Amino acid sequence: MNSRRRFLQQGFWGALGAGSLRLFSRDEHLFPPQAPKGALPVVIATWDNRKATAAAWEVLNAGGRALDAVEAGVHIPEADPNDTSVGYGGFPDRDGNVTLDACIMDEFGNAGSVSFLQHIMHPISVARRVMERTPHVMLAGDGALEFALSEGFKKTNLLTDTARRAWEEWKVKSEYKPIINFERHDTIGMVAIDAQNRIAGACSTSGLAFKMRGRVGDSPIIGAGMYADNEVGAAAGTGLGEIVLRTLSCFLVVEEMRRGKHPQRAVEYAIRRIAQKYPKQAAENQVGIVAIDKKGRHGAFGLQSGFNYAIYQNGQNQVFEAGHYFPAPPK
Ligand code: SD4
Repeated sequence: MNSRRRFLQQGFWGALGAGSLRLFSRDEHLFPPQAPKGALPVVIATWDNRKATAAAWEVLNAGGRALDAVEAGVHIPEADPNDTSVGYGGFPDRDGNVTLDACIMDEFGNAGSVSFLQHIMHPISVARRVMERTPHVMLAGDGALEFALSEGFKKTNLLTDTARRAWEEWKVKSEYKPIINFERHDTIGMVAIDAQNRIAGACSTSGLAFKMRGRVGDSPIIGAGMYADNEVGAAAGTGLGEIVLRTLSCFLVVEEMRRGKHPQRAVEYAIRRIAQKYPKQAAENQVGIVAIDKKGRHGAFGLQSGFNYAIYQNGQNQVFEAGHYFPAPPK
């Protein structure tokens, strides 16, 4: 591609960054299709979570609150036994326990989170109760479970036969290795803006399959797996929590948008930070981040090819492949 065409595709900042900072991997970066124009309401989620964005859209389209929309959206994969990375049906830890992490933020900057929570189908709703009904931001483990039960949530066996079989197969070798784009419908990170310009975000996961017992990832950590600031925008992520945690990627994305970056540039910046700080782990793993700004513009980017995202905007529920930092492997 000649340099003029690349400049036109990437815009001024992209062309500027590409030379000195290796902002883009080869020419694979492109703005997402409808990025230049924003529109409200909008909801975006990691992976092809179109059923979740549809559930969120129902709330948004009826004039509802972004917070209710993201909670309703995240409920979909949480209750889906076929989604092996979230809630019911999630793959267990090494010892066969399904342990869940989730967090949520509202338009006032309130936040709630649960981590290492067992036996509850909808951790996102427990996180919301932590936010709304306790003086705390985060509850973990047995304390989170006790709180959930006291709030009327029911104890459920979350380990499906499929997940148990996968765990039993894994035990034969007991080899721990996160797999890039595993199943392609992974952790859900979702952010939304409603018609009244209120921003909210949510994130929910069963974490990495066959993790050590007690391991907590980025998803319940405010600023790592998700961050929302009503003045600016919001971001949510998926992928190897250990490298997201160490860079507080979603907080970084929102701060870069605060400094004036388009959401697309902001997510590229955060992914690049991971790749440059932790090159080995970044090269062997996936992280994907989605973001929206106050104008309803969005961005999405991954370390590796294969990260996609769902966006419901202008009455259309669509899924797109995100750009990526590392070149795609040869086909
Ligand atoms: C974690 N970020 O626990 C989550 C899980 C995930 O791909 O997104 N896996 O690290």
